[in-house]
Amino acid sequence: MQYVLLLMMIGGSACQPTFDKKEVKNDSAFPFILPKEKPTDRQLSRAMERNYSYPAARPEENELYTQFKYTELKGFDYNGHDGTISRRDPSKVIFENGQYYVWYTKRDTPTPPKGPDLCNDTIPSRDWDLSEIWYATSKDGFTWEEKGVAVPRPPKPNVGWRSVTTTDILKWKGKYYLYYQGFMQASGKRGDDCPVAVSYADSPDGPWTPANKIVIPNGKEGEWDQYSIHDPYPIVYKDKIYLYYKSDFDGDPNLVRMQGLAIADDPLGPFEKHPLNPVITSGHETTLFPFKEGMAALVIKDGTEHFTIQYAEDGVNFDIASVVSLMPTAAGPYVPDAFNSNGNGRGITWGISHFTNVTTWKENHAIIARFDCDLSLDVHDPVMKQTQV
Ligand code: AAL
Repeated sequence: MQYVLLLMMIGGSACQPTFDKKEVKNDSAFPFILPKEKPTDRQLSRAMERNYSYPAARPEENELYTQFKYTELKGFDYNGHDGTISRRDPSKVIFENGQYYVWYTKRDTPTPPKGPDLCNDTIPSRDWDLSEIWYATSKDGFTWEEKGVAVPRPPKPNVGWRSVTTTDILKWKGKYYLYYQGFMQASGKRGDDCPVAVSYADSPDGPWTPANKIVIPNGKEGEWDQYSIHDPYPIVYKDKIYLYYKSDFDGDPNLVRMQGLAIADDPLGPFEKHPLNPVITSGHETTLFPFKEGMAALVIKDGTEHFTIQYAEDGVNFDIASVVSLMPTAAGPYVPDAFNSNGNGRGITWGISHFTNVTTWKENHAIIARFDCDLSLDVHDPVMKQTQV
């Protein structure tokens, strides 16, 4: 119920945001219109200097500024929200065979999470413990049909035997690849120090074959990503696989989360970590999309630059493009050109994100919901038009 209220409060209806990005009009009667070019005839304050590094003087004119709206999805049962069923960390959405596909972490356990001290083989420690990767399809992005498990937990001692979570999808040369976190211990008992595994299939409906190996290993001792490789997020960029991920400096007691990049020519690796890692110093779950010749990132939740949208012309060197609010948590956008943008990224208009319910043991369970936004260069593009429901 609290989810329904929250969704209603923050925008509820299934329509697109209504604001327009307008041209600046210099017809004001006031003399203090911001000069278009940075003044060179006088000293500027630090704030004014910085102001000229943003793409536009007003958010409404900034192609990478948006507001977000949220809509409850139809088609998912949560057992009365008693905490025994959870769906979270959706992948990006793709459109194949005339329908949308999304993959996500699903937990269906006899009890809600009880924390690392009370968990066992059937009682989860945290919301993403003892989970599998499931998938659902939809014709309109609002009503979904849950199709079943895509990647189950493999038998011990294979990577992910304790939990497989937080997946994302790649299409490469006609085949499909799901990357995910493979837990070898319960979350909370340092199980979160997990690496990334991969399964592949000829169709988005599976069957999925686990490669049964670690495809993105943790960094060496002392490296920034030694403790975990989380939230793998692959995009095809410059004819290579760019896989962004989150890791953290293991600060005591709090983690400092950042995002890195690993690049490969083959989906099964080897992936080479970028020498400039971390490439984004904030955020939590990874959410990126090709934009013009570069890459845009929703930087959500954690860090000094949280709640910003950032842009890197080369996919590596990110700058803040806009400051936004009410961002979708763990957003998996519908990225029509995730695998074929060729330097002409068009942006996004919607996707799936999650809302968590915090009760007795931290996050007790989560639901997935739809978000809508206006980060598209061309909503009239025929591919984008599929999203205008
Ligand atoms: C998330 C993600 C990863 C973390 C945990 C489950 O939202 O960042 O997946 O491991 O929380």
